[in-house]
Amino acid sequence: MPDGKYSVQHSVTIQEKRNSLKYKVLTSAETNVLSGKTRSFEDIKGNFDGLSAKIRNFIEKSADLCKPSQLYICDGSEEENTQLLQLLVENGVAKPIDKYQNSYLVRTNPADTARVESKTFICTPDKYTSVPRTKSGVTPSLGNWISPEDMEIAVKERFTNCMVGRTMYVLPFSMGPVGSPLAKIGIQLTDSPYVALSMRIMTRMGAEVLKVLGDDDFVRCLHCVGTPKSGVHENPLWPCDPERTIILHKPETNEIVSYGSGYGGNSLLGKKCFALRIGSTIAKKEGWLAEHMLIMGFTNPKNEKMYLGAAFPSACGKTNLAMMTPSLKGYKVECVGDDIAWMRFDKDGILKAVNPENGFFGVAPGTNSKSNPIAMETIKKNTIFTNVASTSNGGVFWEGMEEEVDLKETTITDWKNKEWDHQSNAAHPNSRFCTPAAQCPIIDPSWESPEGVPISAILFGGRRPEGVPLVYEARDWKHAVLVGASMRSEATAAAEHKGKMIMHDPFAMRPFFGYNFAHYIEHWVSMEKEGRKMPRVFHVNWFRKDANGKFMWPGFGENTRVLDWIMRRCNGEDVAVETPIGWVPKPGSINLEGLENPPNMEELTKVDKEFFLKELDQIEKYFDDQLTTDLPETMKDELKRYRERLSKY
Ligand code: GTP
Ligand code: SPV
Ligand code: MN
Repeated sequence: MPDGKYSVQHSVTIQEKRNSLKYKVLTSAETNVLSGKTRSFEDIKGNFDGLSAKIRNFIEKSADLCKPSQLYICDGSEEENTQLLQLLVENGVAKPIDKYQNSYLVRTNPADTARVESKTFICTPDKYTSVPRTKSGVTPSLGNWISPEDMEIAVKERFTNCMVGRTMYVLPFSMGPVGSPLAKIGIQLTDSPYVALSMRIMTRMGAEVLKVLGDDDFVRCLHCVGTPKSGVHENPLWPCDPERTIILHKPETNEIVSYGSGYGGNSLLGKKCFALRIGSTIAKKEGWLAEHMLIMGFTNPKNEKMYLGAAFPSACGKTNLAMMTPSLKGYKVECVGDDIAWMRFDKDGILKAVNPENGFFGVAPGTNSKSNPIAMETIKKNTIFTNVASTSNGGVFWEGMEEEVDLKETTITDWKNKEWDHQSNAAHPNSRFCTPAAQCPIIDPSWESPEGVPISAILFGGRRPEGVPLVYEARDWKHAVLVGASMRSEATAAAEHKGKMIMHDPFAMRPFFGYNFAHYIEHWVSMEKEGRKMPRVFHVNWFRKDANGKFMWPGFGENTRVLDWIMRRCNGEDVAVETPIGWVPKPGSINLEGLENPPNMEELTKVDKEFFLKELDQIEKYFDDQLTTDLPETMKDELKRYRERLSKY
C-alpha cells in the first residue's frame, strides 16, 4: 500500500472534517484522501470516450503503469476549479486568504521548495545530442544526460503502481494563445490537484484545447508527486519523494516524465520542461527560439513604443522589470510575459515574440507596493500562494512586506506553519505567487496576439556585485551571442544551489537547455540572415554593490532610466562610447533627473581592463572545460577579437 501511513492517518481527520462540512464535496475527487478502497480505473470523471485515440492511448498506457484508482478529466471550468479548491481546503492542504478574493495559501514539505537541477535529465540515444563534450575530470554543468535504457528503468522503478489510491488528473493545455499558429499543445497527467489548479492559471487549460487539438499529436507529460520508499510521508499534506525525485525529457518523442516533486518548474510541466527544454529542441528543428525571457512594451513621452525581451537567470528581476512602474514621467511599461518567450522571424524579417504562458509564477519576497505595485495589484484575487507566511487577519506576508503589514497588530505564521520568531525567514526565499496574467493592470493589449509582438532589443543580465557596468551594448550579432554565452550571475534560491557564488548561466538558460549548448550557440549565430532586422542586444546589471555591500543602483522603477538610454541608442542618438566590451553610456547620457541620491555613475559605467581580462580568462576556461572541441569556431574568433580589443585598451 504505497500511500501507507499518510493515507491511513489522514483519512481519519478528513472523515471527521467532512462530517462537519455544509457543502457537498465531489465524491469522485475524494479518492485522494480515502485509503484502502482500491477503486478501478473505470471510475472516471469526464468523457473518456470523447477523447482522441492518441490521448486515450496515452492515458491507458500511463494508467496501466501508475494504477490510479480514479481518472479525472479536467475541463478547465469555474465549477471544476471551485471543487478542486474545496478539496484542498477540506483536507488542509490549502488555506483561504480572506483578504484577497478566491486566493489560497499552500505550504509544501520543507524538502520540496525549488527546482532540482541535479535531478533533471535530457534523454537521447547519443549523449552529445543533449550535452557538450567536457574535459575529463571536470564536472559537467550544462545539463544532465540519461540513456533511453536508463530512463526506462528510472520510470519503471518509480511509477509502477505509484497512483494506487490516488486520482490521475488529465490536463489538456495550450502553450500560447489557443489556436495561435505559434502555440503548442500538451496533455499532462498528474496525481496532484494543486498542480491541476496551478496549471489552470499558468496555461490555457481545458476543453477548448481538446477541440483545437483534434486528432493531432501533443507533448506527453506524466507527473507524480511520489511516495518515499519507506511509504511514510514526512508531511502528509504535501506528499513528495525528494530522495528519488527525477525530471526527464525525451525530445525525440516530445515526452516529459516528472516524479517526486510538486513544486514549480518540477511539476508545472508546461513551464520549464515544455516551453523551454522540449520547446528549445522543437525551436531548433523549426528555426526559431525558445528563451528564458520576459517580454515588455516600453513607451517614451513622445509616444514611441518598442518591445524588448530580457533574459535574466531565475530570481534576477524578470517579473519586476516586466511590470515595472516607471519612475520618470511620461514613460509607460506594458507586460507581455515575465518568464518565457517564443520568438521567430516573420516573412518580413521582423523578430516576433509570444508569451507561451497564461499566468505569473513569481518570486514573492522582495515584492511590495514600492518595488512592484503592479504585481501587488495583480495578486489580489484568484491567486495561489506557495510557502509565504500568513497573518492573523487573513492576509499574506513575506520579507519585503514589513511596511504593508502592521507587525504589532498581527501575528505571523511562517511558511513552516509555526508562529514566526521574527528572526528566521517568515516566507521561504523561493516562495511564489501563481496568478492569472490577464489580471495584470498593465497587461499589453497585444499580449495574446497570435502572431506575437515585434522585438527591437534583447537584454541579457544577471546579479554581478562587482565589475560589470550598469549597461552596455554588444557590437554586433556575433558579439551579442558571445555576451549571452558569457553570462554569469550570483546563485539564488530558485534552485538547490547553496551560497552566493558567481555561476556561469549562459543566456539564463543553463538549467533549461533541451540540447547541447554548443549547438544552441550555433543556432543563435544562424539567426542572422540577409533581410532580417536583427534586434539590438544589451547587457544590464542592476546588482552592483559598493564597499559596504549596498546596491549602487536604485533598481526597480528607476530602471526606466536605463531603458530610456537603450531606446535612445536604438533610435540612433549619440549617447554611447565604444569600449572593448561594447558600447557604454557617454558621461551624462543616463537621465538622473529627480534622483535624491544620485548614484556614482562614473563607477557604474566604468570598464576596468584588469577586471575584464580576469573575466575573459574565466570564460575561456569555462568554455574549454565545459565545451572543449564542441565550442563553435565563431565563438573562438569572437574570443580572439575580444582579447585583442582588451589588451589594446
Ligand atoms: P524567476 O521567476 O525565478 O525566473 O525570477 P525573475 O527573474 O522573474 O525575478 P524577480 O523579478 O521575481 O526578482 C527576484 C528578486 O530580485 C526579488 O526579490 C526582487 O525584489 C529582486 N529584484 C528585482 N529587480 C530588482 C532590481 O532592479 N534591483 C534590486 N536590487 N533587486 C531587484
Ligand atoms: C525559475 O526558476 O526560473 C522560475 C521558477 O521561473 S520555476 O517555475 O520553479 O522554474
Ligand atoms: Mn524563470
